Amino acid sequence: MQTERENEGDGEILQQYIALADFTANGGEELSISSGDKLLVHAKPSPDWWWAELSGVIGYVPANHLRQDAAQESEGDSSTEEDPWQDEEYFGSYGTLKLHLEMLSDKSRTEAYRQVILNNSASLRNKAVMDLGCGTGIISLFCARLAQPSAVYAVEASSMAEYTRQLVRQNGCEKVITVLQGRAEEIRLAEKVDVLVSEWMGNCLLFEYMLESVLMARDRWLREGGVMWPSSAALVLVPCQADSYYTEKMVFWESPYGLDFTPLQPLAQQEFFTKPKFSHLIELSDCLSAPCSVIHLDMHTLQVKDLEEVQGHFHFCIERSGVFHGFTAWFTVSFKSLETGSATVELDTGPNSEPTHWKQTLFMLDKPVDVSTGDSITGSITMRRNPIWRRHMTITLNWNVNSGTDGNCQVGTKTFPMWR
Ligand code: J7C
Repeated sequence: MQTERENEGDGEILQQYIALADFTANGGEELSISSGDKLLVHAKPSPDWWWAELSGVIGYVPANHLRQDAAQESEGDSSTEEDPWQDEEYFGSYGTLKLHLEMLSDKSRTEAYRQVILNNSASLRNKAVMDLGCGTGIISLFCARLAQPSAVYAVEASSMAEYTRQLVRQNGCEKVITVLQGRAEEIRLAEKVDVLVSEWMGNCLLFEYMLESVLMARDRWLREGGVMWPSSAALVLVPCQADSYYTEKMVFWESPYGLDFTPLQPLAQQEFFTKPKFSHLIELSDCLSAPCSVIHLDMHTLQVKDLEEVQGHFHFCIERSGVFHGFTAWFTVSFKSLETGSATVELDTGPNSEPTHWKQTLFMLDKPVDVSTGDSITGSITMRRNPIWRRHMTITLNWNVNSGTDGNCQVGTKTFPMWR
């Protein structure tokens, strides 16, 4: 329910914001807004939900649907103007070892790339390769050690590149590998390449949108008929139970120490279930049906503009009775052989394979739904890139739970910000 404005200011500093996207109030004290609306933000009680006013009506709105009004911003401190790519923070985080250690320690990930190079070592002879976002240079080093390419261009924007150069020398590969420090969009090569290899995948495949840099480099530097590694990618989804997570975050409030804390449950829902849960490891026994690959991307034909909105549809047949708490997502990527063009290696980050550092991503429904064997769940997933914060997106899930016995149908929809 929306509440009328009660007092004028009271010494608050009101900030003007513009709605980036429509939002429909979900009961409580939320406020419905439409893209382009000008709002006054009264308070920011949590990073996700702000207390804002629109045309005299006040309520909670999701912070990720708002951007600061540019007119107001330019009047203020210029240091508040942020880079939509957040490159300083992004490349800053890749300038330390923490993330590189995590990626290199991920055996499934790193071995997949090593295997592709090994399987194609004969065909890589005398070929030019670009390794985009090479990090510590592991893929470039595999190329130089396991095959005889004519050149490997190892491109890395973060300050790690300085160390990568040392690692290349240390391992005696400096004749083959050239380390180029800079954004792939800005570097210049002496020649076009035969193979563009990159490990660009983020959570739910697209998060970070490093893929845009890869597609731009492809259009500029991959020769006609050249090969992309990975060559294709897919997002996989499954309806699932998440009993222990639901109990830990929601059921908990029913009777802690014998007291009734259920008035906190709407808050718990907003705080714990608004955003997806990264780093979830789903048990096979929590999958309510066979997983379904809902989105397919071909790295040779995909265009940057296609990334703005990516949509897929699903139809799941429930194979075991249980509680439908949400959806779990992961991705697979596949590498084609330079020789035959057919898939030679697949990296699968799902529950049927060894866990990777991406783990899986859990999307919790607001209300669990009981399901039985024979029911079906149909619907769609839409990944919308944030128009302002280019590394972020929202994921909208629409679903219908159709009972296999009485023909009943329950409809639901939920939009999850990732991260803004
Ligand atoms: N140009 C060069 N290096 C990049 C770019 C770019 N446009 N984008 C990402 N990187 C590097 C980044 O510094 C890090 O070492 C690696 O690529 C990111 C890997 N992240 C991932 N999710 N696979």
